[in-house]
Amino acid sequence: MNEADNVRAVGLRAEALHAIAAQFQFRGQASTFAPHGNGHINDTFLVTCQTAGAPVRYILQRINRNVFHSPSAVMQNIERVTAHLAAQLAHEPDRARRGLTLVPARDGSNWHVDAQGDTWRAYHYIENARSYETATSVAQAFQAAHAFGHFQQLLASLPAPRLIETIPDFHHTPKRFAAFEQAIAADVKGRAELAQPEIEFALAHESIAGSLLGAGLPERITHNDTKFNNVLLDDTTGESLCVIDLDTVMPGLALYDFGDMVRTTTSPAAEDEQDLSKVTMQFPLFEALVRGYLSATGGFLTAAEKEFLAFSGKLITFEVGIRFLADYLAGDTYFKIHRKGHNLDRCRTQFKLVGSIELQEGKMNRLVESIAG
Ligand code: ADP
Ligand code: GN1
Ligand code: MG
Repeated sequence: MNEADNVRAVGLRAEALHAIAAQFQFRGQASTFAPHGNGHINDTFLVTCQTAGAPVRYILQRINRNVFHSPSAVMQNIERVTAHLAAQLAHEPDRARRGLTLVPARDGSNWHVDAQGDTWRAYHYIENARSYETATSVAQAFQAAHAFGHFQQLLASLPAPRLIETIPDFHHTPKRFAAFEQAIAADVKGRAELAQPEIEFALAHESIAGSLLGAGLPERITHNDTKFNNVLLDDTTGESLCVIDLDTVMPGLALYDFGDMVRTTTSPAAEDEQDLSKVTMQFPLFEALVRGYLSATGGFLTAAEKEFLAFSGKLITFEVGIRFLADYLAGDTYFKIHRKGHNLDRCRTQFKLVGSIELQEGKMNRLVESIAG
């Protein structure tokens, strides 16, 4: 695909992107825009700017208003979070690659609202690093978990006020379950009959939905979207460099983050894999996640939090599974899809992974106990 085709693929013309780019304090002249990454929500572009010297690259993103009802709240949180992280990392080597840095708009604000009312923001592109859709080694799993744990630790000292909840009840699994039940009852696309086994699996697991909320765990500042592809690993060393995708950083439970790492890091299969025999919870990767996460958070996690580490993987995988299923039933209005039945395929991998975790849960708990005491 050439640039014009690429850009058309997300419904934006090159001229429109040039006009948006002109609103930001980029160095040089923006020359190309390429859709970037595999996110389900926002639109992300890699912008290359020509300068007198080497080209300079940026990430330009349009926030999805259907999902984030107050993009300015998202940006206010991100301003505070990136500034706090930058202050904490000020003495680290290579600090500019260890945290995201917003590029201000021409008017000095950290975001731009276009004529359609859409909110845009830009970050400096972190070179010689990348994110991966799936983990291929225990070292990568350890690195990612250490990075997300370190992120929680650094944000524990964020001064008041409390961050804004950009999506209220984002990880409130019982409310997610109620929304799923409503989607079955409405069945607006007549798809419920096509998803009977998945609906039955979900209904049979309802009892786990409230377990974390009922465990009296402390509120912390959490990332809430700790997919393996939301951490950049250094191309040369393989070391975790930077946690990205900060739209959902807000008050939450530490285990929402650990659970989403288990969901996205332990299976060798893609989230939308259609061959379910490939979906499995690989125990050595779970062990690497526990060790990596505790290497950064062991000093502040409570005994109750540690006790639920394995369970959180099952719960968050289940939660995301019912969200995909509810969206499939509702006609694919939330997550971007790229083929017919895409959300149902995604739901199936999640439920397969829940089953795989269930088979190994006793062993997973014994491992956590042996490491965390
Ligand atoms: P989405 O919400 O669409 O998932 P992300 O913020 O995660 O958007 O960005 C999409 C991809 O772009 C990431 O997976 C990562 O590979 C890349 N990316 C995002 N920000 C940067 C950055 N500042 N430097 C380098 N790569 C980045
Ligand atoms: C979405 O934007 P992305 O792809 O990182 C979603 C997460 C889900 C994830 C499932 C704001 O994340 O909650 O876990 O898809 N983000 C939002 O892959 O809903
Ligand atoms: Mg992302």
